[in-house]
Amino acid sequence: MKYALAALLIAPPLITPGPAAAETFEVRMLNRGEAGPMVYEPDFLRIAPGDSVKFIAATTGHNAASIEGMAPEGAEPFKGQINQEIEIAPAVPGLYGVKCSPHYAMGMVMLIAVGDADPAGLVVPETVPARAKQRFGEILARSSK
Ligand SMILES: [Cu+2]
Repeated sequence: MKYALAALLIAPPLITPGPAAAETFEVRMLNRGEAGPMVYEPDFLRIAPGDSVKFIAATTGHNAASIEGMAPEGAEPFKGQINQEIEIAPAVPGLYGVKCSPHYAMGMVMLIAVGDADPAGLVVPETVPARAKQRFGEILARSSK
């Protein structure tokens, strides 16, 4: 429901030609959130190509980094410093896994779907820690329509 509304908000007005203005989505890096300890909030985002995601250091000790094997072909890897606020603009449509480097094994991950990418098509590589795999499973269960 929430994502359908977001899609409406970012759709270009029918009377105005040209591309929609790019949106910036904020993700908070937290020691504890609704889903438990060491989380991104939200842990799932659907964005349009050209939109940005800004990771906010709401509590200390976290970062945001791309996960090897969990990004579309041609996507640029990224890695923020601990406690650093970083902004990414994933341009290639597809699914992007994001991890907190120090809390990866504790399952601090999130998923970004760019464009029409279907979360159900997510491939979680073998190298992803068990707790992180479990979190991706929880994210998929919530994000499926
Ligand atoms: Cu963390």
